[in-house]
Amino acid sequence: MSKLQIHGAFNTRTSRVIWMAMELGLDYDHNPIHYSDGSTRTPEFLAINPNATLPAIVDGDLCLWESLAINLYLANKHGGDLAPKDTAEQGLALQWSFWATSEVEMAALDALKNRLLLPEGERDAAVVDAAEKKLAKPLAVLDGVLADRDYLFGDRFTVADLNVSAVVGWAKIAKLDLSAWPNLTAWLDRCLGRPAFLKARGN
Ligand SMILES: N[C@@H](CCC(=O)N[C@@H](CS)C(=O)NCC(=O)O)C(=O)O
Repeated sequence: MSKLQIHGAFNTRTSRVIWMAMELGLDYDHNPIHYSDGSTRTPEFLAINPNATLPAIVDGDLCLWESLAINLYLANKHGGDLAPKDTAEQGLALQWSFWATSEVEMAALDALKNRLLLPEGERDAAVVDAAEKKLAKPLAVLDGVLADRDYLFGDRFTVADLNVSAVVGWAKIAKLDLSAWPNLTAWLDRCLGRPAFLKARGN
């Protein structure tokens, strides 16, 4: 069987998938393309991901896109501590992953773009303020859940933590003030300090 292929440069949402592959100790081929130079609009790549977005994986006959879905698939396929261990945990892993994309990701991305990614002259502080206001509710929810546990399912790091911390981590990179949520910040440090993440990031 051919090796798992991961498409996408690390400085895209592909970082989440590479982090997962490192956690699982997978052997894979990395195609570090970026959307900014047209690489995602070639017929070859569109056959893998018709959305022309990164990341995407090819695993045998399966082409898969959507970063958090890819991570759920890889965790389920390869098992171990990161994978949901029963249907209740499956439900929770899906819940937290959908929650991260629907409640957190867009506001965190607005903050990230307007603090860091856009050229300085195009950044809008009002967008960052609005993003901060929008994030207050979901971040308080996450902080509350983490009040009595180290990880989302209790005492072990799982795909749910990986997926949610990869998204919430954008708020940290954007240097939003997270001090109102100490359980969340301690958990984020635990997740983003994992050897697999540091290895994926290259340090
Ligand atoms: N919801 C998708 C979003 C994928 C996405 O938008 N990726 C960005 C890179 S981080 C992209 O490829 N954008 C293409 C473009 O802007 O042309 C996922 O999580 O995989």
